[in-house]
Amino acid sequence: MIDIINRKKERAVLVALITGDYSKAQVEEHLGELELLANTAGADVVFKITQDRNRPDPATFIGKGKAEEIQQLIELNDIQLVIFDDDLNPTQVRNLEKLMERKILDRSGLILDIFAQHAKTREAKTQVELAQLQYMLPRLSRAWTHLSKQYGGIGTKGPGETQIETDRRMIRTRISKLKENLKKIEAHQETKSSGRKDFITACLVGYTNAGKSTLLNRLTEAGVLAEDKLFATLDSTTRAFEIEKNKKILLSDTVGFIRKLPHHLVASFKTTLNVVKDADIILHVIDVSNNYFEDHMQVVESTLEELESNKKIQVKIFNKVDALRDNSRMDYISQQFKDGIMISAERGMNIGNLKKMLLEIYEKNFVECTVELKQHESKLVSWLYELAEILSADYDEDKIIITYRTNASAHNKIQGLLKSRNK
Ligand SMILES: Nc1nc2c(ncn2[C@@H]2O[C@H](COP(=O)(O)OP(=O)(O)OP(=O)(O)O)[C@@H](O)[C@H]2O)c(=O)[nH]1
Ligand SMILES: [Mg+2]
Repeated sequence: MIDIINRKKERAVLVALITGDYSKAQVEEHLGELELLANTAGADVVFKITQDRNRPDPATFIGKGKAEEIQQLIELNDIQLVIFDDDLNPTQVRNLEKLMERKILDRSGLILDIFAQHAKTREAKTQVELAQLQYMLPRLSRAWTHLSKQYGGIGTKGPGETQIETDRRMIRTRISKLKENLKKIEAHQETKSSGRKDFITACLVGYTNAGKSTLLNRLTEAGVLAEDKLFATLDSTTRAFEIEKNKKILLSDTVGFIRKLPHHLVASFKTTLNVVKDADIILHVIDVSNNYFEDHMQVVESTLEELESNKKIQVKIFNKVDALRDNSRMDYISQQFKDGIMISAERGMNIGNLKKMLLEIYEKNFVECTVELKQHESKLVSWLYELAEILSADYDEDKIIITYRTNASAHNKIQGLLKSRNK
């Protein structure tokens, strides 16, 4: 029975080059990650192959000899899919497909495929389809050059050429339609989120599978899907989280990051990633049970930089400490990252201290205050609106009672203004 299910799964071989940019161990780790990606997509990895080369071969990426070797391997082992850890250009894909007579995928194509499988909402589906088409378009156009050379000289139009031209036109039309749809969704999201301005917002970010959704569930009982799959979450989910009575923040979960995330994908996930851009606090969740957690942290940092969000208040949350076999890594982390906190979202370990930490950040950085102004002090009222979020403004006969929330420095400024007025 199990055999039958396995046989139905596509059997895959994974391929990576060792060029000197990364050590052999790192390349193997990347291949391990690619295997997780392949499993998530539903493939069954049978072999993982590495090849030493100074640089990729322009025609076949791994070199003709190695390509032929792999071709024999897939013949003998009933393999349907060949997946490369690096992005291949369209010529390489075409040459390899011709030689191996199998489906050839690269990391970006695989990630896009997983995103397509996991997309549930209209927004995510639109974003993924857009990214897929943008990824396909240059491949089609190269194929077209190739076909036109093969089938058509000047003045002739082969059937292949016509077909590809039609495909390209269709894809372009579809791309503009999807972009239009995304704009509408974006506008809709803005109106939806405008009512949320009176809350401090925090966003869970991190490498895929770090435990972001598990932590959101732990803190807010959100009931978000958390599973041992890469990119389980594609849409952002936002829940109110009461750190303490009357101290609420809005906490959002969002799509995980990964190395070599296709940039079309980042671009089309703009609306989803706006949650990160808009957040006051970044909660960076790190899976410390992964030997390469520091590489993952770097990927997250540079993605945050791309999103212009690397200067925000950031809390490093070292998750999955329950999965560590000895204390050496915990010692290392507490020395290297003194401001971080170690937790287990799944087991609920150290969550109380995490809440305390968040409360401290909240109180240190955000102040809520009620002030009384005279009706005629309209200048001060307008300053307040400029410097703070106004939570309420009650107009009495001759006075206005205003409750505001803002960050510490703006609060000091406001208090200074109020004091100088009283003199
Ligand atoms: N041992 C251990 N496993 C955990 C912990 N937290 C989460 N996990 C597991 O890690 C896997 C991924 O958790 P998720 O919460 O889905 O991770 P995520 O960061 O939301 O992942 P994506 O949405 O896929 O990017 C799940 O199998 C969780 O059960 C933890 O504290 N300890
Ligand atoms: Mg998740």
